[in-house]
Amino acid sequence: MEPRPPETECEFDAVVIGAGFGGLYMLHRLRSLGLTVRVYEAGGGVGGTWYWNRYPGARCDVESMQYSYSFSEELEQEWEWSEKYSPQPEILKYANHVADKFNLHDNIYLSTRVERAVFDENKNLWFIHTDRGDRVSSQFCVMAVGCLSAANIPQFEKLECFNGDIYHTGEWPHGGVDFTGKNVGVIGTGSSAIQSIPIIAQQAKSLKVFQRTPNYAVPAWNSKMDPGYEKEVKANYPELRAKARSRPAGVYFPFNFQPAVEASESERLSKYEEFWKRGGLPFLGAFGDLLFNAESNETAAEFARKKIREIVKDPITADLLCPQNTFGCKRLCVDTGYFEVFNEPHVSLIDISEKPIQEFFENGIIHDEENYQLDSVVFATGFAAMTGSFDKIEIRGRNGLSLIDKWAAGPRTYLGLSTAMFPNFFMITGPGSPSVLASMIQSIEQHVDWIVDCIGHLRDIGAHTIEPIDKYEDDWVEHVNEVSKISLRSTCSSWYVGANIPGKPRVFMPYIGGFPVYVDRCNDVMTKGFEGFLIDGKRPEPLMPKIRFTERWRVTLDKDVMSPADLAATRGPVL
Ligand code: N01
Repeated sequence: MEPRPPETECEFDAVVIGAGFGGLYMLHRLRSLGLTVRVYEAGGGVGGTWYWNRYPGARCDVESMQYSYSFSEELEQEWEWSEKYSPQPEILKYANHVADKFNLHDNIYLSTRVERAVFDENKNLWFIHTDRGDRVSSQFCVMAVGCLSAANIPQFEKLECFNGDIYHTGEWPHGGVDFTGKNVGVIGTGSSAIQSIPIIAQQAKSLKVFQRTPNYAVPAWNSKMDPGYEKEVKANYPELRAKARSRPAGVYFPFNFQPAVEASESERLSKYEEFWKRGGLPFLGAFGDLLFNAESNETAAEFARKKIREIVKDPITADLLCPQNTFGCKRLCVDTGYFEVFNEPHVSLIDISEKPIQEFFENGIIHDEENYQLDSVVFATGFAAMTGSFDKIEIRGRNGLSLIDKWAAGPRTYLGLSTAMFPNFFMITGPGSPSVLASMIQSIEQHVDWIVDCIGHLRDIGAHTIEPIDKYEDDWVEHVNEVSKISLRSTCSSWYVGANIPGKPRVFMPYIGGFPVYVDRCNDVMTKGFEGFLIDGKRPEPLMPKIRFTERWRVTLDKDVMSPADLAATRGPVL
């Protein structure tokens, strides 16, 4: 941690918490508005998720040419991705390149964790405290803390007795880990486990995978970047970005609108094979109703189970690896050689679905009265999603209300951008926005542009504060809940509903109505003069300055013929 004196008595226009893709772009945009900005970042470098998640095999499940910023044509054209799906080190390099290119480093204080953010109603300022002794104030406080940043480390009995090494995939050591000759245990079988297990298995002497719930995974078929494809995309980037923005997931891939229930069995199989060969999340586009109709969904689920049984030779292990829940209900995983690993003699699957892990002991894990001798244990146990990073900071709004108390029964936001009683407080990809159900960088850019246009407007009219009106927030929360019911996604116990964290209220947190529907709603609110927000302290002027609007987010929806639910159901899958 580099030494620096704490900053005190400083007043900024805006403080941004987090220097991942959200914080970096927010800083760039706010600075171009002429604002003074300080960014605090807990990590020792920029990149957020991609700074922390360095586990072996970590890579993005959205293809590289689309998982990138779209705000700078020069950046789009100059950056070269080496693979179809980028590995973590390359995405981190990209984040650093962006920070260098746009001279962002000077405004970012690294290795600094914000501990408190408290709104002073008399001064209309946020007072921010960090673990490095910083005490600063700012008119605006922007949370760019990410959706999957608070590691979930379950409190297993006697964990502290274990003499071996413990790792969490989301807090991986920066020097890397060499498992050569080690007896390794992995707890969890979500995306992080499914990506890391094949690599860990190559090194480990033995590998035990402790599985509570099996997951569906579609092969990535990752490859070196095809230069012809890269050239074509770069020649037509604006068109590709526009097509992506018009899709529910904010990412473009071929999509078949036909419902699976209306296809014959042979048509279905051939479509599934076609989309399986494409691989990854786009498999969800094989039919239009996979996430809306249980009968259709089961046809995809059985297809995926058949693939597992074809790969895994031991029928008992194969059965255990076959999920029985709704296909794609939890976030679909994308794999490279995951199921194949279970044919290796030194890899075994321990089913903990009926009996949970009993406890740790000094040399490993005890399950069902059996002692598993382990040198290292990898927690691939996920995150306190969407709200976990907010909970780590003491955030207080009007009347000293804490955000944790306000969200005790589940997060309440207006558009996932702001929350009543917390003036001048913005969230990038907050709960109640599409966030994790869309390509994250698209979601981030849209939020940042909206917030910056909003802040620009407040400055134009000389206003002091903006905050949502309760009724509009209540309506939005209700709408987010209502829309979630159209999707099978709301039916299973996933991190989308907080089910992975004991005691967390069960609420479907992201907005599932589709990215373009959501963007249209944000635009509507803005162009109606920030409908649903209370703006205080504006100058009395005869002429209201024109509202700022970032043109690339203009979407055209035929609202007369379709409700948001219809749109979501007919326009294809969210991620
Ligand atoms: O976490 P998870 P993740 N005892 O929550 C198990 C994104 N991501 O880090 O299902 C035993 O999915 C838990 O079991 P169960 C992506 O959006 C993206 O893998 O709750 N087991 C589950 O198997 C992803 O969805 C990428 O029964 C316990 C596992 O731990 C999200 O991050 C790569 C347990 C956690 O799975 C999270 O993925 C990686 C306990 N007490 C991640 N508690 C890409 O872009 C939890 N588990 C490719």
